[in-house]
Amino acid sequence: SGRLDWSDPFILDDQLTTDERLIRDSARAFAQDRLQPRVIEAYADEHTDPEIFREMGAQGLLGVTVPEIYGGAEASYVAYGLVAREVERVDSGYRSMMSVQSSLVMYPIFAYGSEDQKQRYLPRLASGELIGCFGLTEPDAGSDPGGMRTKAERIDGGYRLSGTKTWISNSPIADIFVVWAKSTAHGGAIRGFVLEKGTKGLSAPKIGGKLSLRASITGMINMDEVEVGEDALLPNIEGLKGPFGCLNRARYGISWGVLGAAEYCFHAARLYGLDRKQFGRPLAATQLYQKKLADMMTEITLGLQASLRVGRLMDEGRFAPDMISLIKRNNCGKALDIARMSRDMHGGNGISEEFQVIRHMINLETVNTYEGTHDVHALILGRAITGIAAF
Ligand code: TGC
Ligand code: FAD
Repeated sequence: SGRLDWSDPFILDDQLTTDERLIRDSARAFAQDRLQPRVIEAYADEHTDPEIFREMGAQGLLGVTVPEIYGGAEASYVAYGLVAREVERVDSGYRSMMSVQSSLVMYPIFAYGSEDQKQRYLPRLASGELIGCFGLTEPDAGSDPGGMRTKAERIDGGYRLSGTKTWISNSPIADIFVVWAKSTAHGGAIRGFVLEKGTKGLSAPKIGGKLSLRASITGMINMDEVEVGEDALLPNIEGLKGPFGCLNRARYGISWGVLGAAEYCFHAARLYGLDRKQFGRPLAATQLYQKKLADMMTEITLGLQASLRVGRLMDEGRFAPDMISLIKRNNCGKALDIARMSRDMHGGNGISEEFQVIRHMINLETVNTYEGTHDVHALILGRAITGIAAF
């Protein structure tokens, strides 16, 4: 028997391998030393420093699960989740930059690409020399990506792509664009293409005026008759399961990431309550304050244990995508509740950038929406329970 450690109640640490602990510690040091000092200003100025990709790459945080021969760390999905948690402890936007590069750009090139595409892109994506983005969502196709309008047509020696993607993380600073289109050359099936910056007809304007996720740049992808060679097609996947296979990995990472943000908010509320006195005693000495802290600790602990379990199943090749919907939805919703609660527990200081909890809270609104909204994941689970699609 022992004592409960409030910061790690179920001793998650014991359930990790030595390698996973090393990667976690290295990600934590990087996030605290390199990201934390610049995030308040970056968020206020809506500034994304592309250099962060190079720094993450040098630290081995891009493509954590990708084999070493392609520049990755060849580590477990649990290790990838731990990295997401450490980066998002600082800011959801920085985690977003990392997850798009790793799960939505490197993963599809690794899993669906030709050997030539893997060698051409993966090592430079892993080092952060190249920045990638993933274009699935369109102005009229968000929760229902099957309704996309972007088209690829056969031309001599390749394809011509036309259409618009919107709300695309990293796109204005991206070198590589993984985009999904209905290909008339393949009977209208959804196919993936890797486009390169500078190709005629391709542009990626920034979406301004974002009041959430301000440290991560977001934009559109406009494709005005973009002509590419046969070698731009991802040859080994067809249909919506292509983008969904990537989303499974990114959503899983998010399930860990949001708990990093939640842990930040929980720890901040605890410290604040111990320090701040009202009515002649610390706020933390009141029953209401303690109840809120207990709720935070409980949800974070259960959520981490759930993500760990799904990560292990992924590493064993035994996961079902619906498991990921369960943890993405639950952990995002719980993290958002925790951030809101922490904001409230900080009183007036809670709205100041200095205390950082309102930034996490506002970021988590985005995270609750992207990669499948909270309600869409409920419907995916509802379908699994009843066998009836209610979308
Ligand atoms: P449905 O009929 O269910 O499936 C079509 C085909 O896809 C297969 N499939 C999956 N395969 C692997 N993993 C999954 N999770 C899969 N889900 C479905 C399915 O087996 C089927 O294959 P086949 O061979 O039979 O054709 O498709 P539907 O059109 O009814 O889909 C409904 C729904 C709601 C599940 C889906 O459209 C959905 O998940 N919508 C949410 C959209 C979304 O998540 N968009 C994310 C955009 S990317 C993003 O937000 C990045 S932000 C990242 C950051 O900055 O961090
Ligand atoms: P909609 O689908 O229009 O949904 C609006 C509301 O309706 C939601 O509450 C939703 O839950 C609800 N709803 C929808 N359908 C149903 C239904 N059948 N039943 C009940 N309720 C329903 N996309 C990319 O492809 N790549 C990216 O890198 C990327 N990055 C993003 C970054 C940011 C900052 C943001 C905000 C978004 C990003 N997205 C990206 C897009 C994101 O995935 C979509 O916003 C998300 O999938 C929701 O789509 P939508 O915005 O069109 O909302």
